[in-house]
Amino acid sequence: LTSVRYPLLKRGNFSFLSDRHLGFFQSILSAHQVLTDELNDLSGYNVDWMRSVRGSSRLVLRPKTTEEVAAILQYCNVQNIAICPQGGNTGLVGGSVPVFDEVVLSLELMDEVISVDELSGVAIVQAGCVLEKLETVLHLSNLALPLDLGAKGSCQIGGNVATNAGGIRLLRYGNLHGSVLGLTAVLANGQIMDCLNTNKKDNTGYDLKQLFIGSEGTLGIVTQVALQCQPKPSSVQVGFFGLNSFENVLETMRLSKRNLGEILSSCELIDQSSLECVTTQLELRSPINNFPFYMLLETAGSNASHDAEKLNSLLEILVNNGTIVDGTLAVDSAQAKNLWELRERISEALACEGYVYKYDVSVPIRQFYQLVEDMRIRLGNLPIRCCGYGHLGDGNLHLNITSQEYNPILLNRIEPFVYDWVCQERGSVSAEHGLGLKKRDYMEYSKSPTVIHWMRRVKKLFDPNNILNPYKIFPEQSSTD
Ligand code: FAD
Ligand code: 2HG
Ligand code: ZN
Repeated sequence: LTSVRYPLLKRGNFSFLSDRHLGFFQSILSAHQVLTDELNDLSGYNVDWMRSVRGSSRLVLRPKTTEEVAAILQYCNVQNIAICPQGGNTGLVGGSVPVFDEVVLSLELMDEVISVDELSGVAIVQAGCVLEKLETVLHLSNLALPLDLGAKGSCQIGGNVATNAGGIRLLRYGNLHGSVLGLTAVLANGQIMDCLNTNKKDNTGYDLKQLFIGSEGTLGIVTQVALQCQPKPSSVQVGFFGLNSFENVLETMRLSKRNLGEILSSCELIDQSSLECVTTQLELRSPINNFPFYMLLETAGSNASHDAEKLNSLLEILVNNGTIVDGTLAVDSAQAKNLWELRERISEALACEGYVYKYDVSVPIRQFYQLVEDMRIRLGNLPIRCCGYGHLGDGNLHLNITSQEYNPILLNRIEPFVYDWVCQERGSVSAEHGLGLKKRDYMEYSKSPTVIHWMRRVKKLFDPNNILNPYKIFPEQSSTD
């Protein structure tokens, strides 16, 4: 068997699902936890958010407890059944859907918030809890999440941990390697790895939980997470600004970091083409128009007048010296939400144009926009658009190129040029979305052969039969590897 979409990929030597296997799963789970109706139940689990990767799984298992996950994995390991772990299925690299007939293990029924401690700020959550639900619960205790992203209405905390999701607040709170204090993971052989630490500090040997953060379902199934949350800010300001050059963008970022200091919570870039796409495709209104660059700045603090004073004095400098030409400050949370939509809904808007060639790269900040410009020159009028936006404050560019439909000529103009470009700058070919299936062949552009060798050894150690998310992350191994 080969995959229809990926003709060069060969199905691994895994067992085909039999009635005996199904009988086992039905004996340990209730009826609504075992989905087999291909037409009515399975299609959503087999296709990714971008609708660019499609698997043909015949079975979705929906455990409710860590012990159920353990029983499933133990059986699959012995029976040599491949598994595709799935959270909210919002991943952008094809990691969350099966490639062939892997059994989908969905965490969606494990959605409980187990405890929230307002004093320490630690929340313990089942992995399948949707991020937005967790946010709502945290707000009741005056706490806030250390991460936020456009997919929060669907993505799950376990999926966020498995991808080490970044998002729009990483600048302020860092990534999940810092915010996840502990987790429980079920290993491929069914063993339960209890690393559910809730202490801020714990240097008792190797910090094994870190391996699961960003492992994209290849080392274990994350079932519970202990998350360090933050005090909910009582004062939030959102500003949206137009700028005439990328030099001015960099100067605005530099001074924002310096002058806003600890209250700066987001520093995002949107270029003209991205804004045009989101406003036309989704009929959103931008308060300012016709600038080559836009920046969205957010502050979050605990003292409204202090925060306003800081932002106003920054803006006075930037406007007086001509760095910022025009802009607006949200007067209430509804306006702030509208401004955020102009940034957070760009992916959705791009998808409306047809086929999207998506690149998520880390590059040195001075070169941040150069890749978009070089790519535009290279592609001429082949694509509908070539745009750049993203987490400027973290040096993470989202380069997106669209065409009406998949065009191999266009793809060959983009790749491997884009990866060579990033590699030359010693950037990362996947800053926050991971490698999954779609980016797995480009790992070597950001990691040395020695590093890849040791990653493979870690994978082999944790999952010797390769049942957990096979075909993902690692490039196909050649006989000389
Ligand atoms: P899925 O998509 O279901 O899975 C992602 C990967 O994790 C897969 O490899 C899967 O096998 C594995 N996995 C899922 N759950 C588990 C588990 N419990 N245990 C082990 N493995 C598991 N990403 C960012 O980093 N920053 C952003 O700002 C951002 N914005 C986005 C905006 C939109 C509109 C969309 C659609 C996506 C965005 N993403 C972003 C990508 C995506 O949302 C994140 O990667 C998210 O963290 C995935 O969570 P999920 O629950 O949907 O996981
Ligand atoms: C974002 O920051 C997401 O909006 C998605 O990471 C980026 O679709 C993209 O390119
Ligand atoms: Zn992003």
